[in-house]
Amino acid sequence: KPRTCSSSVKVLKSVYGEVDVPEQTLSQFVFADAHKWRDLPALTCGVSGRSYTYGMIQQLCQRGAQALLANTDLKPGDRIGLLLPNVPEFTLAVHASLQAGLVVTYANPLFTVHELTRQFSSAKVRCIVTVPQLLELAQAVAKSLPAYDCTINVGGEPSPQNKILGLESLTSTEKKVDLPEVRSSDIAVLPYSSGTTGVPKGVMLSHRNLVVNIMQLLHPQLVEETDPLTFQDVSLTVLPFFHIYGFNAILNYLAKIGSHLVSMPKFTPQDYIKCLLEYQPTVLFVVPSLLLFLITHPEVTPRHLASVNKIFCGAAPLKKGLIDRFYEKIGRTDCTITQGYGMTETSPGITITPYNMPYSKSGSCGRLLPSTLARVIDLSDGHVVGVPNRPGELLVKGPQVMQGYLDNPGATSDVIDTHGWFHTGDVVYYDEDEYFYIIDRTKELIKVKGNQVSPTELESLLLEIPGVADAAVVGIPDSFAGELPKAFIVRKPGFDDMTVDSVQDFVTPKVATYKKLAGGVEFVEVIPRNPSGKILRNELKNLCSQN
Ligand code: 4UU
Repeated sequence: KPRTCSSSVKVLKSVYGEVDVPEQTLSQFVFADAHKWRDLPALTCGVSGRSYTYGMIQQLCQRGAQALLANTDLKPGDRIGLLLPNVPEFTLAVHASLQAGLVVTYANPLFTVHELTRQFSSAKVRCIVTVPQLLELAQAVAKSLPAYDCTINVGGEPSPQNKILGLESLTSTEKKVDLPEVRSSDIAVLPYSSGTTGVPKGVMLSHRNLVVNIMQLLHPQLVEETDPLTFQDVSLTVLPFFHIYGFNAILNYLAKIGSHLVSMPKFTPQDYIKCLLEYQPTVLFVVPSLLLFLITHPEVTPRHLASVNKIFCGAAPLKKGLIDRFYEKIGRTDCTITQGYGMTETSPGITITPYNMPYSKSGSCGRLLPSTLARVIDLSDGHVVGVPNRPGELLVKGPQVMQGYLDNPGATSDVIDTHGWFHTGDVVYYDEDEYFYIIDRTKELIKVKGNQVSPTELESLLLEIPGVADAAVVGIPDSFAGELPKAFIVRKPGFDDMTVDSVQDFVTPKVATYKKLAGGVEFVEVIPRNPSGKILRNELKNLCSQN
């Protein structure tokens, strides 16, 4: 450490060349053309029908930004935490905050007090934006945040004595406040990711990082090859805005092109099916588990999907078999399935599939986005592989790579080496035409339906159980969720009566639902570790596949 690799060897460059990047903040960039679709719907809540036009969003964001500076003690540079489900107001909270010069961190509203407190205290959050249903949770978290200022209740009542402000009253009038100058190099958001190891860390993404990644998707040649979305498309998503995919590749990207996004605060098969019929979306944003739902759910018929002509999938491996089954289900092939690959640390896009990708490459996650460089290094000796079809760890370089982990230079230098290469922790190979295939991970991350689960986080929780001497968590394959967390536990002498149920009962209330040990709990004699104490996770995974 810091990791490095020789710089004399083959580097893959994007076939699309470079992008020019405007020196704009995220809000300036995203709403630059909004006047063109001022009276068209931007965001609609598919369940309640609540809807905002582009004109309304722009006005409310500006008023919101002014009010944040006029009615609170928040100063530019302060951090604001979003604890919101997928509601249209998510955009208002984000862009009002950014225009006020604040830095935004967003969290999963399913998080427990414990999980939220960890993230929001790490990010030094001074204000939480939430909805009435989560107000109590937000206030419980706020109690342990030093220098906390106020809570903003979206769609709810203000309560001045508790320093709770209402979004609606804040944005009802214009205030005479000058908005600060924000530079494109300033940090815009702090999403949390466990990266290659350890617990979730704040990922510092600048305005420029986020703008660049949308520009990369809008590169003229790439747009031509990906069957572009336009302002006439209607997209349906249930994917979280509090994850980088929903945040930048869906919410901001669609706002940039003036598209109409129908979102859902929570997934239920009935609501999703209802939205398909009611809004007739032309585009669906999915993760593989949601595509599997569309394929297998008996109540989803070709008629429900008749309006859809584009599907965008990312965040977890999309196997060729699933693509074939989807086309079989809808009985036509004139619906493009685009796959994107990337990470929180890369804003998120790294590769994308063109719509004319040969069938033989089905399952590939596509080619490098413009202005993106890649190298694949051998897993055992770290040398650059330099030839097609040989697996290794993917390293990337590009303007979408994060500025580092918040307050954590050690973790940053673990993933960004001295030559500026970002080590993804994904095992990949590329073919003769420079199409990439993700085949495995070297990092500890577990992905449950596209959501990040950090094994370290669950292991530290397990070690809090009296009687647990050692613990390890690995992801085991699951046909629906992709992977599920499974725990291996060594009991202390005298604790032989510890049961699987008692472990589950301890963990379940302390974690968001998708982090539960749904892959099971197994008691073992010893956790296999290497001489430096690192858990040999593959040995545990192999143990599972033998059972
Ligand atoms: C196999 O999941 C993401 C980002 C998703 C995304 C969505 C739309 C990327 C590009 C895009 O256009 O971020 P994280 O940080 O939650 O998880 C990152 C990890 C990767 O390192 C990889 O292991 O998620 C996995 N991953 C994928 N794996 C992400 N996309 C893919 C994919 N195939 N297409």
